[in-house]
Amino acid sequence: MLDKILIANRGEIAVRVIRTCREMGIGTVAVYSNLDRDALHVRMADEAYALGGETAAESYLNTEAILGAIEQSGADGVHPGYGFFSENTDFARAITDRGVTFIGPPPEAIEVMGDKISSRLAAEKAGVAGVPGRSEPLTSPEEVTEFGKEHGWPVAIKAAYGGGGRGMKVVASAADAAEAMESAAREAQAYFGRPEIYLERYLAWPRHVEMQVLADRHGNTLWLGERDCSAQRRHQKLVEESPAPDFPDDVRRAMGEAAVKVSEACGYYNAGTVEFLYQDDEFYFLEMNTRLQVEHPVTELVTGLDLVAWQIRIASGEALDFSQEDIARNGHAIEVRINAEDPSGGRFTPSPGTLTSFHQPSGPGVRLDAGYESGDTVSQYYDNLIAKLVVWAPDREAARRRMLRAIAETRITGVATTLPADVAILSHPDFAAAKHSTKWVEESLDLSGLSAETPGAPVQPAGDDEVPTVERDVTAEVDGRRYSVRLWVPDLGPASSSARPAGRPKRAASSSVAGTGSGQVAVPMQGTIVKVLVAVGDVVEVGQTICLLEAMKMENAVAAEKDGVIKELRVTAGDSVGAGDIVAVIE
Ligand code: MV4
Repeated sequence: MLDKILIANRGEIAVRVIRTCREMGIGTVAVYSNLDRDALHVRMADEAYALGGETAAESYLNTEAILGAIEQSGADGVHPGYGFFSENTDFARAITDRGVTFIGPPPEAIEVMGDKISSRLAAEKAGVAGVPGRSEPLTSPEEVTEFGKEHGWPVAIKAAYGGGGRGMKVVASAADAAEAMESAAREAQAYFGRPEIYLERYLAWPRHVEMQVLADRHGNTLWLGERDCSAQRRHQKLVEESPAPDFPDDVRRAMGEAAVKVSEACGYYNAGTVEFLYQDDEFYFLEMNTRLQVEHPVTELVTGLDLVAWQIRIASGEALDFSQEDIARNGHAIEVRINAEDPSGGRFTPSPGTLTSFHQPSGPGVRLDAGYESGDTVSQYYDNLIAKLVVWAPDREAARRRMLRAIAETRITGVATTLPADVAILSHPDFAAAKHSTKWVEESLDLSGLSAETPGAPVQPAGDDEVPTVERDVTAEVDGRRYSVRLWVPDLGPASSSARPAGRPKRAASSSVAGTGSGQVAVPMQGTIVKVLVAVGDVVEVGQTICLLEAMKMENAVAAEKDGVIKELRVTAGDSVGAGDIVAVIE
């Protein structure tokens, strides 16, 4: 068994791994950037080593610094969490070359599943079909027309070396083929550095159902059950659940067996997830995620298995000590992601900052995997997931109600969170009846009326607005009867009527994606311009998107804040920008 594990990650997933290590009696080593010197994962680990730097590239993606921490700490295993180095084969090989165990799959499996075309071919060879399509790169618009005639319109064009949802174009008819091809190839180049694209039949109303697998290094591969992650927005999952609602047992078994076949075909071991699209009782292979996923706790709650513990045991060379028939799936689990984003008006604007208070939910069937506590700061430089709230109950409706109850107990001040959007989803009749698909949040759910307040949460003053109270005994008369009443009233100080406790500033205004009002369109945070949607001379109106900014792993629309004509454009796609940089001038 591994003796000391370095967690090459931060936030809730680092905390999650540390917890299991502690239960297993394994030592834990945290690494941290300059901004995370006092972060929760650092406070919880047995030892911690500085990586230096602030951005992910300077810190959690700094191979030399992490190799240095491995060396200094004497860790014999590395858990990569998700994101960062979790699917980086150079990193996995670099640590393996030093005799340190990578707690994850073999690099060859990561490579096969790393791009759409090779993973589709691998699945196909294993007898598992993707969405009907062509497994070779698309070269001419005529192929699109031919394919549309054969399979019907619309047709999907996807980036061959893509993943995670970007770069897909939907082509409605032959007339749009050439233009869609061009723009798909351009986006593929911009996002993934390679222009190759390919064709698939387009599914209009699919659900995203993924299958968890666990495989040891002795030839045993098991499927643990599915998760439905259809409630998502712009490829960011918002709510995940297991089992998938309205999902027949025979389809579940077939999907589980298909996931095992795909895993075996690429020589997989450790924990992995095979993603499928599910529509009209059929499922189609989409891709395989060769890491532990964010939403793994829903599977843990229905199976009773600790996936991180099994990752560690498998990496240590242990065999699975149970078989497919032993896996029980009980009840229903739902997870919501609590991100530091302001969902007001359905916009999901990043909302980094300090959690001035964080009251955590509790009670029967509630699990909270948080990366932060009250007083901790969510930085603009990293993923803004604050916590995952996961509930278990005997059935879906009980779990749904339990989740709404747990959300109402949760109070976070200092940053805006996605909780109001989670409430809107969970309390909508379509979700309650499981009539949603991957397009439901974006196309059917109206989030335009959302505010940053969580509906149903008890109203109480924000922590930073609290005023100390003093006790006062007063006499009152109610219906002629005299009462002596003791009150705790705000202590407004001797002279001033609006005194605030010293040294506690009012909450800072949150940054807005619209600009300054002067015609100078500024970006609210550091990031990369992925697309510019206007040209010099274009007439624009308030709210119109000027460009798309990728920051905190999300695309953000940077909008015009006044009507006018674009006089100057200072950026092109691919440019890096800093907070406050002017991207365009409107006159
Ligand atoms: C599709 C599709 C419909 N038809 N492929 C988007 C993410 C990427 N990995 C695959 N995606 C899709 N592929 C065909 N042929 C619809 C989606 C899709 C989607 C899939 C999973 C989860 C969320 C999604 C949201 C929009 C579109």
